[in-house]
Amino acid sequence: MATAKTARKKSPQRAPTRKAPARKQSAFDALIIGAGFSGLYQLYCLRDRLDLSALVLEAGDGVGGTWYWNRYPGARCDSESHSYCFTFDEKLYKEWQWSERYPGHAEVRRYLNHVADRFDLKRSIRFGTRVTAAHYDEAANRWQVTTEAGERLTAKFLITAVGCLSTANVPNIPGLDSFKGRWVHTGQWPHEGVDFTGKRVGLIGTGSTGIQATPVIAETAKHLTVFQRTPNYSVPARNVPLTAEFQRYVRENYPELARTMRRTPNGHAFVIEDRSVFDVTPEERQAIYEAAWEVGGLQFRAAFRDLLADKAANDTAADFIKSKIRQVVKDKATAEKLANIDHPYAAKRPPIDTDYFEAFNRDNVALVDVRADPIEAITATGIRTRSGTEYPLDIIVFATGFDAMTGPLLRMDIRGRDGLPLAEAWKAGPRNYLGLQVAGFPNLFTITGPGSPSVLCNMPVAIEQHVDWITGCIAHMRANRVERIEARPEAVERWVEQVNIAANATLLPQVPHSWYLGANIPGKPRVFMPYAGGMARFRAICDGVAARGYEGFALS
Ligand code: N01
Repeated sequence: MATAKTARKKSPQRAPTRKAPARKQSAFDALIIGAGFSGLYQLYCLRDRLDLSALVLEAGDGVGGTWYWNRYPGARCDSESHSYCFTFDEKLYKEWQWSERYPGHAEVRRYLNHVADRFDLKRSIRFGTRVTAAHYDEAANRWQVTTEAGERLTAKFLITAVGCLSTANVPNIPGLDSFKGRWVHTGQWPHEGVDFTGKRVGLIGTGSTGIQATPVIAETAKHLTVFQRTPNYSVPARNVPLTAEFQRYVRENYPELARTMRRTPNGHAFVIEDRSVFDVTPEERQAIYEAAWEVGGLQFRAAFRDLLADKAANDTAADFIKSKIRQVVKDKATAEKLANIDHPYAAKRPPIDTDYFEAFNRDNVALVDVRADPIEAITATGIRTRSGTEYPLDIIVFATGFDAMTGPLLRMDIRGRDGLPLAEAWKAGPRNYLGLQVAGFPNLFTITGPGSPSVLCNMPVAIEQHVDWITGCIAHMRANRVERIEARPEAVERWVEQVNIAANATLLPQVPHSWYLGANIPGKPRVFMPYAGGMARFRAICDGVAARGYEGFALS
């Protein structure tokens, strides 16, 4: 947490927080924090379907959420565009035409602005309004919300739509303050862009972000040094402009595509093959991997059903990708550093790329292995590693990820019954019911909170499921004159156990340096946060809970 706070204080790139619009109304049925995919859809559901008074509070000056902030070079969604969108409205789905297989960050923002305008949502959003605190007042059964500008608002329901990856992590490397050049975090990218022309750039981090940014920065920088701590797999994205034929196919097959996305474990519009790695001969397997490599993207994971369940099965995919890295990267020593991957394929979030490994064949790109020779300090003129090697730099790019899932919630001062801080309730890691509700925090809903599939799923699918459930729950409460809903502690206990069982049935918790476990943030409890049992199963569990009269919740 300290790291995230440091990031906020020091970063010169944060967009200025505009004073909240001077509007009179301060009491609402529902306050929603965040205007990304989840906040927009939740607002539409509560305001237009349930006719509640609802307001979205958004720190940025526009809609987009994660996509409002992440504008780094190469920022592009890893989900395919026809699945990275809302499906709740057939007309909306069919009228929007994506231009590429994967939408770039600007196109996602255009889409979300289109959604906001189409449903006239912006009049119910206060931009430039950062929520700093939310306290539950038991006597009034209302949430008291405070903004950075000192504004106070109240609501019966508080819904966080803050995203899972929205609190930038700038590592606490000694000397950053002394750096005379410029530094930027990819998740707080300046809207006017960064000009790398003629500059010596250092990029720290080789997760999905660093892997997307590397080849694009390399195109204009004088020189790019990539500081790699953990080597990573990546599969070619094979991004292409969408043909008119494919766009027509998407329009004509809306029901089937939406159904597939709801039924598959990861919420994508493709199906995981129902075969084991060991059902086929080594030759057949090689041919399957080659074909999947040509198709590219996250779909590579779907070549076999057991890649994430069985280490021996996973090894076959891992070896295949490592062999590809060695084929692509010409310099043998660099290829070995890149292919020296120590975790199972896709057990960390698997990146996909456009010419990432190819970038290391350029004369102006170098790779530094900071596991072998760790970064010791940032100096006035660059980065120094433990061996005493100095890397002179004009710009440092931190592609160092996020204080994921819990970070965006815990950076606000959220307090439940009897003033219990959320940070206290979660001091040993997040504990909630269905990723939705925390015991002791009545009428607070956390969209795609820890304990839900969220980041293991194509996000809009996970978001629509949670928002639909919350909307149904609030409708049920109104119909039955229920004023308060709260997760029961015993239901939380059982759910936490379910989350652990689901994770332990996979290879996912076995990676010690994964942000799924909070391992990237010093001091953060090591708890596997997302629900790994699959979106379809999760949906059935949530539907069952509602059908049984909101089993596990106390309604009063
Ligand atoms: O962040 P990460 P990300 N010294 O945490 C390294 C989503 N996403 O922004 O692995 C040196 O994955 C760190 O090293 P290590 C997606 O869900 C989506 O790349 O901790 N290195 C790692 O290499 C993704 O998973 C899309 O050893 C340090 C890197 O920084 C998530 O966002 C695009 C360091 C951080 O990788 C996060 O991805 C991009 C230090 N002190 C991202 N500290 C789309 O779909 C950290 N690192 C569009």
